[in-house]
Amino acid sequence: MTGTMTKRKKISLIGSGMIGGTMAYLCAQKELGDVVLFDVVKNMPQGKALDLSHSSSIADTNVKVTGTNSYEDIKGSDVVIITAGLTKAPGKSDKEWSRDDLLPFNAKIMREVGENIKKYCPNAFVIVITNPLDVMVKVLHEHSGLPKNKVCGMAGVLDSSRFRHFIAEKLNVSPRDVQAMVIGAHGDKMVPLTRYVTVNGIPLQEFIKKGRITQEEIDEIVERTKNAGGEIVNLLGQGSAYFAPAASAIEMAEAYLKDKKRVLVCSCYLEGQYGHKDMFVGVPAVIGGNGVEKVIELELTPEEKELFDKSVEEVRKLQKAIKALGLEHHHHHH
Ligand code: A3D
Repeated sequence: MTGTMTKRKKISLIGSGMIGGTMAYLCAQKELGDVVLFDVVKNMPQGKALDLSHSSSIADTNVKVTGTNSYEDIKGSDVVIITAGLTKAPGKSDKEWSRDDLLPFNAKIMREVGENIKKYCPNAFVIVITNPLDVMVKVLHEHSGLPKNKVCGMAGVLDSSRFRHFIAEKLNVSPRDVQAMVIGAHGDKMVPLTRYVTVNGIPLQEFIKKGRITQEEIDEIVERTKNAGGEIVNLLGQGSAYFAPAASAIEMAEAYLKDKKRVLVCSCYLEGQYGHKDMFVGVPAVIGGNGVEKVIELELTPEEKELFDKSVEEVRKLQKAIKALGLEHHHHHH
């Protein structure tokens, strides 16, 4: 499949599970480019690809969707989106659900994926979705050898979409007109920025004044946003959220492919911004044809900064745990 000359963009999805399959469907519906579904499970990605190919006839779009178990097929990809890994640690119940338990399993997978990106598509824009998100982005980045602007993580768009939805629902307005950001690490300590919420430019404060929403209701929305991933895990009974995560990652991929210069919260490499360096964490950034083109640094209040730093502290802890696994990048001498 890879030898064919094509002017279409190529999007490779590493992991063809719930989010991978949904992203492939969105790519086909939006005619974003040819899609390669990769998975370690035999036949499954090929089956999904065949099903998706048939949907193209009805959607009246023309993209090629293929499934594979061989990394060679991701050769020359323009975009790679990674969901490979586990959603729940073996032996843990729903009540004990934590993204951090996935670390030892998923870190090894990121190393493998990173090495194959380096080998087959070193010019790709890479979006990581696998949890625990921010540390997985770092592991992937190290093993892929890609420049920092070509690797980022999807979490902020999703967490912000949840925040926006709950506010829109409360105010009975379209979520499209609610601008709101969730920054920081993707975990229980993520930071929904209430102060920056607007409804088509109108500060949320105006709605509090008019009694359309109370501070207590906003506080509840902040808490529900932070726990939304767990709320869905408990309701589903197996696996975790996938529709909104897929839509979020595709929005980022589209911003890159079409050089849209969208302002989106992504897990980006920090080099001193927000007082942190040498780590990936969720911050607003401009996503365009050069990948992560600019990290936007907000002026946080001391309270907001404290919450941000606390969430970053979680990432640092996990980075230490990664070191203990001995998975760091070694220069191979062949
Ligand atoms: P799931 O449907 O289980 O799909 C994961 C796929 O990865 C499965 O098909 C596996 O076979 C495959 N896989 C396992 N090991 C490998 C490997 N070595 N190489 C290639 N593929 C492999 O899960 P999902 O799609 O629902 O979720 C995938 C990941 O996304 C999980 O880690 C979730 O925790 C994470 N997730 C993150 C967010 C964020 O906002 C960051 C949201 C939702 C889910």
